[in-house]
Amino acid sequence: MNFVDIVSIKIESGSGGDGAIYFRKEKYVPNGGPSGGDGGDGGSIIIEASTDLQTLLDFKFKHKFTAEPGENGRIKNQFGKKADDLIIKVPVGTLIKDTETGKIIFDLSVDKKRFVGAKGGKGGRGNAKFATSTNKTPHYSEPGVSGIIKDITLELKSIADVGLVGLPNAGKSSLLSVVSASKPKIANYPFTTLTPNLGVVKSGDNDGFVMADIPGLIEGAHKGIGLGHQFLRHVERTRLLVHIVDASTENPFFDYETINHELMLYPGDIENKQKIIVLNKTDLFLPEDFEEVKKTFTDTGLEVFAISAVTKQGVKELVTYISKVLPTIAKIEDTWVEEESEEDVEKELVKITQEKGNIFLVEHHRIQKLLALTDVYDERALNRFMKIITGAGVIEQLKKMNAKEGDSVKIGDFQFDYYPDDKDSWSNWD
Ligand SMILES: Nc1nc2c(ncn2[C@@H]2O[C@H](COP(=O)(O)OP(=O)(O)OP(=O)(O)O)[C@@H](O)[C@H]2O)c(=O)[nH]1
Ligand SMILES: [Mg+2]
Repeated sequence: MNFVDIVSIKIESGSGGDGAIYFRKEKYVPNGGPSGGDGGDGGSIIIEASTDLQTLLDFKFKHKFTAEPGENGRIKNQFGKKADDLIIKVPVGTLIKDTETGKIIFDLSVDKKRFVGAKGGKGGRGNAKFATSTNKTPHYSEPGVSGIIKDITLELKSIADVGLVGLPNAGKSSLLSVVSASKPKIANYPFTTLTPNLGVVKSGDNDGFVMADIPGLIEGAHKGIGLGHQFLRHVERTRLLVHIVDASTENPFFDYETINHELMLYPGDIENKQKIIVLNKTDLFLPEDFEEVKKTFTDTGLEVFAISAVTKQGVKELVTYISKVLPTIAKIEDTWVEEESEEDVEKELVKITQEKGNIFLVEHHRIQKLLALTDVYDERALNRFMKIITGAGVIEQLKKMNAKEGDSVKIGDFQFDYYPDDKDSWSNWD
């Protein structure tokens, strides 16, 4: 199943039918009264949320939707027929936006909820309606009102129950492919997956659940560096995060933390989501060696599963656990109204003030929290922190504020010497 999550379409409602001009023709009455009927209303375009659909795939090749016009009025005071409305079904969770301004017009968050995207034109009145005491034979009628054309964007925020996150190459797509009918591309190089894939995972006699394979996240993902950012919003509405870690790398726990730090800086509330850890590629280990790796995750206090997406070892247990735990996690309520604009996010991300002398104070609670979790004496960890705050625009802003080599940058309780062109070796003197 391919995941088409954003499409722009053109909708056009039908015009109203014209009012008719007729006169009664009666024997012996040369000029009968007016008898032109009203035109029928044009069809509206109605967009309806439906649980039958999971993706916007239907819109991949069809971009234009036109409702029929109403019929013109007829003789003998007969009304033209009203045209049928055209009902476009979209998955529950689809947002309707104005394509030009990007503003949200409507949120189809509930099954069967409807939105009139373009109202059909009203039918015109026939000449029968215009007869007055002074003009008994009106030779005019009303034309129907034209239909409306609108450009709208349909955007599916997220419909998955479970989101797979992890570094590139961790095996997210491999896992999705073995638990569902989804056939995402799998390859031994980072960023194989470019758009999220969805799969329905069946387990026991339940309805199953929907799992989303989110493209590999990297440092700076929350800021749109690499691919991650645009996809993190799909994680926002999932109920459970499954963090896949390649257990065969040099330092799996470090990899795990790298992703967590990304999630922490993302403006949504992803870091507090219920989460489990899945250590993948156990087939590359001797059992006793693997235990060593697993131990490093004990302190997280989270459920840790060990699987091999290749041999499928441990996969069944994982799926059973997920289907058991999902019903205990409330569905994410749709509290969200207006999407934060990119600028708002950036404004929130970087707030730097110059204090007396050459001290630059970086204030941002997420960055401060991130630093508190970073072992600044571990070069790799510090390096990662620097990369992440660079991604968040800190360096860029310091440059704009004319910070010079050797100036101090203060973040929370920490103070660093600033070396803009060699940011990996900022010295720390706490
Ligand atoms: N030995 C072994 N290799 C695995 C396992 N799971 C995945 N791989 C391999 O790891 C590589 C990456 O797997 P993918 O499933 O594409 O990884 P991904 O997390 O989807 O990566 P991106 O899409 O780039 O983010 C592929 O060569 C897989 O065959 C496993 O359990 N054991
Ligand atoms: Mg992938």
